[in-house]
Amino acid sequence: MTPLVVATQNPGKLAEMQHHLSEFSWELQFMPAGLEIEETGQTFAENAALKACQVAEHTGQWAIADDSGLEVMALKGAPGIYSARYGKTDADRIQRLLTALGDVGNDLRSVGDHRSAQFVCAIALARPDGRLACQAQGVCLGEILMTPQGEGGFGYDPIFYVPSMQRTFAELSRETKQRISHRGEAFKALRPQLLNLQTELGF
Ligand code: ITT
Repeated sequence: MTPLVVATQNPGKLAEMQHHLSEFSWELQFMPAGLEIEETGQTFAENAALKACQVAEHTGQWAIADDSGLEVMALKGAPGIYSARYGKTDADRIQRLLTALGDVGNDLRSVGDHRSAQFVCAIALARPDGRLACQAQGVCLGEILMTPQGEGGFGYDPIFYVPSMQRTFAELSRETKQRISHRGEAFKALRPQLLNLQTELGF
């Protein structure tokens, strides 16, 4: 089996990526401890590629990375690519976002478009020499609640409400979130390229 280093320090993300990669014959490996990659890109796709390529170059193995975040329309797309740097802990980040939004949409029975948001996820896979092999992106549309709801998931999940499910990401089962999320959509888009790579590598 060909080793594949999963280039993330975020345990919530790591668990979801492991699930999405479970059908493939890669031998998943964790990223070396202490390896810090500066996210200097201007887009999710640039940052995902940067993380995958640098980890591949550093380890000499295939590497896969995810760059993701939450874009809130009333905040002109913030926190966006800065979602992880928006606060020190998940609770801090959620509180800062709720404070920034204030009572936008509070005067309406349904929060509707005023608090509309989308999660975005870019995935990139790099070859052992550090060259980008393939990439894909996925989005999931939702709304930001006034207060957190639900215990599951990670990050901004308790305030991200999906109207079609009538639940927040934190209230969905793990399987459902994985199916409909931005990360699920990105892996769906990447799947044909991963299958081609398996053929190229002969497994
Ligand atoms: P790595 O760079 O090590 O992968 P990170 O947490 O720093 O981990 P990002 O730079 O991609 O990752 O930042 C993603 C941010 O968006 C982070 O604050 C996450 O909690 C949040 N996020 C991403 N996907 C999410 C999801 O499915 N549910 C909730 N929050 C999510």
